[in-house]
Amino acid sequence: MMTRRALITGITGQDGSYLAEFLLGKGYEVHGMVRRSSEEKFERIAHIREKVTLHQGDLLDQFSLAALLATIKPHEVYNLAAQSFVPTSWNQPVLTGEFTALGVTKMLEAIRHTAPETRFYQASSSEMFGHVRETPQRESTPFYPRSPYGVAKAYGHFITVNYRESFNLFAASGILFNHESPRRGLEFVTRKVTHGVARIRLGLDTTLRLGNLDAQRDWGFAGDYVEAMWLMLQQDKADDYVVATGETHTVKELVEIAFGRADLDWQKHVKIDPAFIRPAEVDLLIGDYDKAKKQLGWEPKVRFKELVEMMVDADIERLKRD
Ligand code: NDP
Ligand code: GDR
Repeated sequence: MMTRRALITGITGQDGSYLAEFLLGKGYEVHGMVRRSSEEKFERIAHIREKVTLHQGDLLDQFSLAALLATIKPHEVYNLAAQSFVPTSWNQPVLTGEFTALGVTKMLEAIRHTAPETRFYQASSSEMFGHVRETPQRESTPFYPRSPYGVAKAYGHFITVNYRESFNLFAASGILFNHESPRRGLEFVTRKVTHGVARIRLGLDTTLRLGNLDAQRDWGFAGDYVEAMWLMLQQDKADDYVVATGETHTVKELVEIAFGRADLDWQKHVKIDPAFIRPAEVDLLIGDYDKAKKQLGWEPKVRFKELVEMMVDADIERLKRD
């Protein structure tokens, strides 16, 4: 059988690293697009660095995308690259729009003109639901994004749908709810909490400053979610799918479980800091993944408590080692 080739944008990110591992396990030839930087920071893919091929490119540079497609001739493109941190999107709304929204059009245009047979995955987000109109949220729930990031992702989602309908491209959009792992960036709330707990446990810190403890999220494990991305590109027709756990938890529950895992009383260490309160908040997210279950045969394996404990344990281990 012919080896399948995949191109991952955002391969250095949390999801990119798990997806690269997953595709290598399936026998794929894996290519990753990376931005030029004065210092290489490829920690998340260090363990598979020799097994993947990295190419310089940037979602902001249309020609670099077309050149990559012409060179690699991928069967599948996973567009994971984005400015993905919601608070930064208020400080850098234009840049967020250029990466996270227009970057999608640039990649779709490159596919349309250079490699129209390529199957395309767009990393859409539950942040598009924002001020929710329906609970739980499913593929048909109307969008009402609450941040420049959410607005940019809604654009990315609809341009993907539009290129599928206008040019008959195989373009799928995965509406993924929050997913975490020991490789999550340190500024996102799960990792901020588990890393903070590990520091307090090891006596390196005493306080953890957080924002809104009442926000509710549907948190899953990134390692489970990358399989859903792949499954979407193995179907006969491209479509949109919600990927979630169907459970919601507050930030406070996250804090209780994480501190509990390290035998610490969170009330002695957590301080509310207005600097982490957002100009507009998404209060409640909970996803209905029934379509992904029925059509893709996908289900989450790791549940919330196990996920948080896995992250606390990994952070304690890592800090002890370092
Ligand atoms: P990360 O922030 O961990 O990774 C983002 C990746 O995008 C990094 O590899 C980054 O590269 C790259 N990148 C950013 N801008 C550019 C650019 N202009 N050109 C090329 N590469 C760029 O995100 P996640 O792995 O968590 O998420 C992956 C995708 O899924 C994102 O699009 C995110 O918005 C979306 N998403 C994530 C969810 C989650 O809960 N994790 C939920 C729903 C959607 P560098 O290393 O150089 O910074
Ligand atoms: P989110 O994730 O905005 O949902 O976007 P994040 O972990 O940043 O916030 C989740 C919730 O926690 C509350 N919160 C805090 N958040 C951060 N970062 N830091 C804090 O100190 C803090 N205190 C409370 C937030 O207000 C929020 O309600 C993530 C990203 O991965 C997006 O790219 C992705 O699209 C969505 O998930 C689905």
